[in-house]
Amino acid sequence: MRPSQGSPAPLPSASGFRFAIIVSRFNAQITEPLRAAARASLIEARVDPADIEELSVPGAFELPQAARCAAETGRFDAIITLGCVIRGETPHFEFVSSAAAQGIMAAAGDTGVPIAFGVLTTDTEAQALARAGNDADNKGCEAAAAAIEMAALFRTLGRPPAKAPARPFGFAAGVGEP
Ligand code: INI
Repeated sequence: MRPSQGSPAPLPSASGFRFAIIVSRFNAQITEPLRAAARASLIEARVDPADIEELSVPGAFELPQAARCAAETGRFDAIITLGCVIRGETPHFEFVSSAAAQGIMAAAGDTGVPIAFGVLTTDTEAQALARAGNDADNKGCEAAAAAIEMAALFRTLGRPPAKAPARPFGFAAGVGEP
């Protein structure tokens, strides 16, 4: 058993903040529970479900590109990236995992939008599953908590609120319009 990280601090209210959750489909048996936990943490922190946009990408390598694009829309106070890279499965573990970490950090620095790093990098699938379970050790909870804290911090420091999209997300623009 790995050491406990201690009791998680209660989540502050994040009502009024807008978040994107970007999830990699590679190792979906891990990333889907990460996504569900991140979403549940946001809702628990009183984020309106309408203020959460979920996006998916093929693999962890694509997370930085999508996060940068999402950040540049100005629609999000913070972004949560979720993925899973397992060493045993790929000889290019180092390339994928370091590209994800460095790319996400660069996207956050360049855009000024907080981007939480919820990418598991483990030796085995069992280690990944242990970090994607139905408890507070789920890395999706941790990433959501970091995103909330950073969004609140940036607001305190004067970052203006994210802009809501002109139309509800998912609206099929142009369909049925004159
Ligand atoms: N992507 C992952 O998210 N996790 C992995 O473990 C992984 N492995 O094993 O290769 C992985 N590869 C795909 C990569 O992220 C890109 O999607 C792909 O290279 C196309 O750009």
